[in-house]
Amino acid sequence: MKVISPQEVAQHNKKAVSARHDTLEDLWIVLHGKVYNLTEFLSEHPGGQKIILKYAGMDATKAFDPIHPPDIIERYLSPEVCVGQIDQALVASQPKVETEEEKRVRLAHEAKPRLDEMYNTFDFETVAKNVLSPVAWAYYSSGADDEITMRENHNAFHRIWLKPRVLVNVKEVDVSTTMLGTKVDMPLYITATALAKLGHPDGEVVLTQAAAKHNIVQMIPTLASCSFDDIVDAALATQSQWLQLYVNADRQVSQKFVEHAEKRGIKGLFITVDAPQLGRREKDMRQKYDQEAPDEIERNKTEVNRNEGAARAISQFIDPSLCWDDIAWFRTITKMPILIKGVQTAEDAVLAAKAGCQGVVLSNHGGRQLDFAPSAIEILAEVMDALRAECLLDNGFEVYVDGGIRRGSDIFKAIALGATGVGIGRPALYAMSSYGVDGVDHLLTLYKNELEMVMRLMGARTLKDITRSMVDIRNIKDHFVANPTDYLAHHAYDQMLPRGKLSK
Ligand code: PPY
Repeated sequence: MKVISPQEVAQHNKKAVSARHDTLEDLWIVLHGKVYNLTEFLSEHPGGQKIILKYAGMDATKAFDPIHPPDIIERYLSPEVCVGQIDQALVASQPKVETEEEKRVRLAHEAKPRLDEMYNTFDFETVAKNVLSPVAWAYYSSGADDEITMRENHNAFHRIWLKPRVLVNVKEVDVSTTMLGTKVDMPLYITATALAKLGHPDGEVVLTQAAAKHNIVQMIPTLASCSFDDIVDAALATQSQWLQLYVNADRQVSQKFVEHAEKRGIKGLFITVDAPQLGRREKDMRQKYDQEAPDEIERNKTEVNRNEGAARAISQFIDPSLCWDDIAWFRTITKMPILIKGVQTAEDAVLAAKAGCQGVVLSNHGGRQLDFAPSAIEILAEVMDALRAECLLDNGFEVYVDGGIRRGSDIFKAIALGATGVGIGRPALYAMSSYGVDGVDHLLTLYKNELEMVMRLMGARTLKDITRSMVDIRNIKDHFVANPTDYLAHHAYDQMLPRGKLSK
């Protein structure tokens, strides 16, 4: 293979105007040591031209890796597009320049506490905020509108108080349970969140490996940074995974995905229904998303909108026509249990059960979709009552909750109110981004230890001993809204100042 110097690659970055049409005639980039002529491919790139143009004449490996599956080059490019390999000796001899941002991240990693000094799930959020890129932090942390629901998700747990029982022999406590037929070590699963490679170069596979260590389920997201097969391949043979599905406007794309997932042994299909339109996440919108798009977006061949944050860039294929008829259709194409993710009322939970689903996830999408949607924990009791009243729990219908679970006591409260288990999203992303597999492993240990402690102090030996009579939910409907700081409206009047001074 021809050896090419970085200087020569750098020359192939020009926008040449051909005689017949205005086009880019001369564009090379380097990926994993190989030099590619992407002049022709540019207009076909599913993720748009802008991102390739940004790396014209340069090494794009760092930007490419977080989002693309490793085999994508072979799948998309014909072999003659590779024009040679980069002269590694020359590259090595050039002094490495650390950008300001790289330096900031390096220092943030160096300043991290030791893992054994991380005492709770909030600690991971603090560290993640420092180590993540501004784009990643904005995407992961943002909620819809005024982020009232996002805060409410955890705050709602504060309105549930406990009624501890004493003098129960709690020498041994057992937090294991069964979810959709899978035996798991605790009633917690890692829920689906998009774009894990924004936070860690290995992406969702980090979460797979940590889930394996604790024998819990991982829900694989449609909008994963790693390819679906890479995530499934990373799992142990004994490990259970579920699939979260964003239904594509082109139902055949979804059908192929579902059939493939079933073949690969996925144990549950969770259809997300709380996103017929993308919520307004202004923190995220202020960022420009310059990474590649996940596989699902590539399959769609729509132009990626990069001017308004990560969520906008990856949500172009949302189908607002999704409705109950589609759920009936999904039941005809798969034998996997189907669960509806994003149910927010008792009425819809009842409809899901009547539609033949095996369960629901009460979820408001981490407070990222409809602001002022209720928290899952607030509606859990009424959902269970409604299902029980219509005898819809008798066939093993399972109810999960996600959103705001930050303490072992939160898990206890959800179990007491009837949940089979709880999903965690952001905490896993934050632990992954700051400490990789070991971080997520430690996070899961914290959840488990806290749950065991709460069970001992509550006089419950097993999850079956946790009953609704152990929680006081009289105040659950009191919505004390924890307002985030509002920089303008909190000041009603300008201060009166001595004559001649300007007000601040
Ligand atoms: C998220 O950012 O929360 C996502 O899951 C991505 C998304 C959001 C809304 C519609 C489609 C995808």
